[in-house]
Amino acid sequence: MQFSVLTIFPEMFPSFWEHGIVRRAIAQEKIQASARNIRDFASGKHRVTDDRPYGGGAGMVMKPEPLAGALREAKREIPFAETILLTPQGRIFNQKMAKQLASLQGLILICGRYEGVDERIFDDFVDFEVSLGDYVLTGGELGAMAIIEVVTRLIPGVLGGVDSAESDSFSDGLLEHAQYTRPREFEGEGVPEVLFSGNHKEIAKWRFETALIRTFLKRKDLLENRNLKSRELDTLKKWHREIGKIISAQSRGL
Ligand code: 4GX
Repeated sequence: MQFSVLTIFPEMFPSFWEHGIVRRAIAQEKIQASARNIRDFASGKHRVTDDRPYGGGAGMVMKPEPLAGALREAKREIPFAETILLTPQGRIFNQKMAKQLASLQGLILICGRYEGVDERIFDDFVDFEVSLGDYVLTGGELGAMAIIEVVTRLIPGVLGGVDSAESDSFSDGLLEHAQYTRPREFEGEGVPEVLFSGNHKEIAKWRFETALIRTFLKRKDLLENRNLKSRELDTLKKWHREIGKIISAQSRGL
């Protein structure tokens, strides 16, 4: 996968390329990544990339010509790439989108700044608009980094065996199970006994149940929007019955 970022702040990217999963993926030649300066395609002595909005009003708008120049160059480099514009108006990025993007051969990420980009860029140059979330960033750069990182870790062979993308939160739509490491006692709190049992079947069952209950407690929306697996449904029904028993025992007492 080839990533090309178009930004007026390319200096934000080298340390991103040089750490963690992204660095490893580049070293393994699973991805190629670069940040191109939109300003290099601006004309005039001052290489201006923004201008005042027609019709007046506050703020500045990214001029179309430098962006178009940068985009043409990026597309020449990666002809098969899809182009994403980072904007609060886009579809909100999630793991499912990341999976779809991971199957592409190339991705050009346009980082807008100021109040936005000239509307005439959209039709010919942008395949889709993506938002990192419902809040206002100063520019699309953090969004581009998030997309690159999330997509990169889904590329086969980038993550090693045990920390495979398949066992992650969201890979199957539930949150991760609870995790513990040494010491065995921390500030008076122990670790669930089952984890010392050596019984891998019991441990897997406990992990599944903690993942499910955490998802219920912290992110009910993930369960509501999910086609529950029969095992998940069974476990929820079991809890439902148990909670029902507790409640009816209480009402009998009243
Ligand atoms: N997820 N911003 C982009 C300028 C802009 C506006 C419209 C293109 C079109 C954001 C987000 C985000 C602020 C980055 C506005 N560029 N980007 N910028 N949320 O808030 O991605």
